[in-house]
Amino acid sequence: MKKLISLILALCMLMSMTTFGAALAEEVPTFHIFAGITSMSPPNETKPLVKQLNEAAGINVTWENVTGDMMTERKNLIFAAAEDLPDAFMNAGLTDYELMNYGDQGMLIALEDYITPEIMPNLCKVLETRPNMLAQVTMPDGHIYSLPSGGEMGFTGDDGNVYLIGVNPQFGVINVDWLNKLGLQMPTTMDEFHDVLVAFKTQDPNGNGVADEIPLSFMFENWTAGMGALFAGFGFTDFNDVNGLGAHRGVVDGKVVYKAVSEQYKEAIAYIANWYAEGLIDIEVFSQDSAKYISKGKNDEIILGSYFWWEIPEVVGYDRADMYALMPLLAGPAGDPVMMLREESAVGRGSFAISKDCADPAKLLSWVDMRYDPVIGMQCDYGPIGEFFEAEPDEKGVYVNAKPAEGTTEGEMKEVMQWSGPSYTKAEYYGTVFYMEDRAQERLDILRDFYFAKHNPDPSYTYPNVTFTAEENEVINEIYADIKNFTSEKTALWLKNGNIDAEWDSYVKQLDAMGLQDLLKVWQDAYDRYQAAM
Ligand SMILES: [Ca+2]
Repeated sequence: MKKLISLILALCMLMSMTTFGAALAEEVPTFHIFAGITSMSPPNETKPLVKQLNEAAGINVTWENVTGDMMTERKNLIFAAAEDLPDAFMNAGLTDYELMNYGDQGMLIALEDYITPEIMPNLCKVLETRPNMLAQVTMPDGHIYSLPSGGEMGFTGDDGNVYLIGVNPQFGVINVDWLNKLGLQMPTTMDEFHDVLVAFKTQDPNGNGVADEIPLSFMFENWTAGMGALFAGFGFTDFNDVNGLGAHRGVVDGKVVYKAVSEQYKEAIAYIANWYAEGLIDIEVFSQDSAKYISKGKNDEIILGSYFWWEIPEVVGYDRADMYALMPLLAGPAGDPVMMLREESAVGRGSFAISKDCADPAKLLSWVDMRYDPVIGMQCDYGPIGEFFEAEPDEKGVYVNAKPAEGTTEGEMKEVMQWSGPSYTKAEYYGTVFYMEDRAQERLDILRDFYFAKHNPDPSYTYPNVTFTAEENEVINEIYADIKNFTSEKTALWLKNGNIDAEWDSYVKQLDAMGLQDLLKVWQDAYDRYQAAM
């Protein structure tokens, strides 16, 4: 026993001497980072890119690697202790609430004074062309407690703004084979579309002698199969996911609005209800799931006249995709179609925050700043050059994905190789630094060359990526779900039964009684703060 103890003592002395000696020789500062990793990811300290960045910055990092299932529990314990905090939290799923709360308590430090070209040159370079990025990570108290992170799977429009892939999630698709057979043109107005739907219903375009055609199908309030695009001729579109935070939300001349209480909404629903009454709309629009919906496009007999979806082939299959074509947004009683974009933000919060116990925030931030370099950021997000990407770029200087080992997919490779944390992919990196996935690129091309070329949307209609105070979140949590549900319920009934004119005033009154004005005030206050932080 004595022998064992003396051996342990000797070992301890040896270890402390080694550590001490190394520190003296190199004076390499060590930071402790609490980091979220995926369940397939090896610990961060084993990743080649981590070693590369540590060497470049002249620091050491000790990691506490935590996977998703343990994350909340570990975070709560750390913040409850409030002492000896890790120097930083990286990809730790810090929520807005945690950022505000722990920032307010002084456990997380404000970062805005460190975001300078001297300390964070790469991030500052991104900010030069993305002036609204910091406003999106500014909390309601005016401080920035976490670095921005994200990516722009999108394109740069003629106006210089970046538009993301989901800003119009509903592509209208129509059977052009049937149009040709019946001698009809591609509709450009709601009235023309109505006449096309009547012809689809009554003139047996699939030629089987049975009135089995479904002139128009959609999925009521679905994010991609919904009918929000049909409102364009009434002066708006309504693309936000009804299950998300911003259903029916928009901005008109700086004023935040709830679209489902506008006169335009009333007119649009009344108009489309007539189509339902005429049997032009699939009676299953309120009940079908996406499997059922898609099966209609792939039915043995071709029965689907028109529909909405993310893209054409997924619904009707590649063999039939050429029989269908995109339909533009349609003009209507309010004139030319107006496309209001879906709320989509490239910028996320919470991916990197620094605690009060960090001795040298500037040093740590200059280390993490390297992740905002395009080529380093790419490797953080996917995996190293020479592993996830081919060792050499192609003739255009663009990095190409390496072939996954047999039996694995690119997705699995990414899960294992990526090093999660802050980074930012600008739209222009695609095709100049690395390539976007083919189908995503195709969809973006359609968005830009078909929808944007025709409709020239105004981004000011879209509510930005704001932050809410705790009190504001309480108001939202208390009333918004009921308001959305009431709108859904009434809208479905009006589409099926008509009668919207008679019930409209009581509907509006009921929404106010449920707190709609309080909700609008909260949205407006947060919007005004965001504008002020720009
Ligand atoms: Ca038929």
